[in-house]
Amino acid sequence: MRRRALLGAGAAALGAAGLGWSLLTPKRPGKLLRSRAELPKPFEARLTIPPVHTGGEIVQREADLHILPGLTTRAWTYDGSFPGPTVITRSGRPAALTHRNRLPEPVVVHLHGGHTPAGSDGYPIDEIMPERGAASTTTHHDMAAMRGDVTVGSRTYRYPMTQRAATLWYHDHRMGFTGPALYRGLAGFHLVRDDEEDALALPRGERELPLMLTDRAFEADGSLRYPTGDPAFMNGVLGDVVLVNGLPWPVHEVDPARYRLRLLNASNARRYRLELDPQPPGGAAFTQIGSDGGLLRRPIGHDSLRIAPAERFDVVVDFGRYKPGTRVRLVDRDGGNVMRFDVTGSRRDDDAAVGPLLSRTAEPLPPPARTRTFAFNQGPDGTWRINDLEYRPGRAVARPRLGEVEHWRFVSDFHHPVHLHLNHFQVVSRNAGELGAYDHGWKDTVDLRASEAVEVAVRFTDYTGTFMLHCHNLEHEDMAMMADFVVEA
Ligand SMILES: [Cu+2]
Repeated sequence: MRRRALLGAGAAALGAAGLGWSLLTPKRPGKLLRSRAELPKPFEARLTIPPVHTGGEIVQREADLHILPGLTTRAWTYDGSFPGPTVITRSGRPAALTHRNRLPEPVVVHLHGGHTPAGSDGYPIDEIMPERGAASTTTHHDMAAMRGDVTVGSRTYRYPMTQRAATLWYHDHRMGFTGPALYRGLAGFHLVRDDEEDALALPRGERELPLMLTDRAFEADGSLRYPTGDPAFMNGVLGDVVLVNGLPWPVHEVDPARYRLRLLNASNARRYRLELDPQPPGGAAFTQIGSDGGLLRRPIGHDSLRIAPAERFDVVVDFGRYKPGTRVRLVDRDGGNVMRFDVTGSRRDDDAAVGPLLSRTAEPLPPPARTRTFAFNQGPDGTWRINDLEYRPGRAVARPRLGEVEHWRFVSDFHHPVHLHLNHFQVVSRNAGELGAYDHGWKDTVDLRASEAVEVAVRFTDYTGTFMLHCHNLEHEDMAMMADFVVEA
């Protein structure tokens, strides 16, 4: 019921017709939430790299983190850290991950970018109830009769890993509560490695940095500030502090050498336009080698990277192009500071390289069996919808056939990062024309901007059953901008 009340009055006053909405709909997604805590100066925290998961259960529990100087922040964590431990798996080797829920509320785990059977995909009502004192917190009025595949205490997710090397991530996916759950800390990296990638001379070891970007706002006591239920934030929550790997505007010392940065935008709603400042001589600061679904066929140089929520960009930056002693800021041209790299003069050794051909497994898909259109729009009552439908578990908006290629066309009157489960896709056109600069390679999330149409090609493989199509602006997702699709044999 909460969802239906949002913006209802404003919509009625203006009428739901096109003109009313174009006036009502703000140009950019999200609303800034300011911290009440005293914020640190940028570039005082040292960048940390999340611990690597070394086996055993992942215990989801509350933990007191030190994010702001002198304050503690109670967070929801995977194994006590934010980001959670980085899971590393190998292509072709099945993995099983058991999650134990010691949090006060139910959870669901989704492996974002994972090619997984439906039962391990983290369907939003397939909850893991808390181990102890399971409070029943189902709040959707229409959910009473609906029950997913619920377990109590723990659940083992099975990941076949029949997929190529890529930067995946895992995060909460509980129906109606994904926004607050990620905001409290439930997100971690999952890296897949394979022989094709290992054969390349990419930077590795301490020169391979997973970087999770999030934005947050804090209360005066250091706790996280999230505007639960406030209709003013229905376009998305933007914090006033950018955290990289869970710390505010950190700094990292780098050698004058090539580094591989696995950039993940795990923010609820914030989009970034990332640049290095100063730019290296000659420009093209970022050599993109991969996208959501792994290596590109050929590298692409960028001065600037637009990264929408849930997207990943795998890039190589050559800090050897800067004079030692240079302080290189990573900035968001639409926001402010993100982090800083201080180029030190200590080690110039660099045997890493980016060759002209990265991958042979990025061939275009054959012509589609059919084309479907999905409109991502706001309803007259203010809810976010796909093809005029609010999300309801069990209602399929498409039934693709296993093994067939389809073209899915996404259209919108607003900004929506559109995410597809089960298979990676290839963008085939943007606004019926050429791809955008960030549309290349295998992707699972595509940035759809206001009044745009993006067409993607996808082949549904290996698993039948129910999967999800949804907006990855988490406030939109929680306000019903999701849909089921069912892959049929
Ligand atoms: Cu959206």
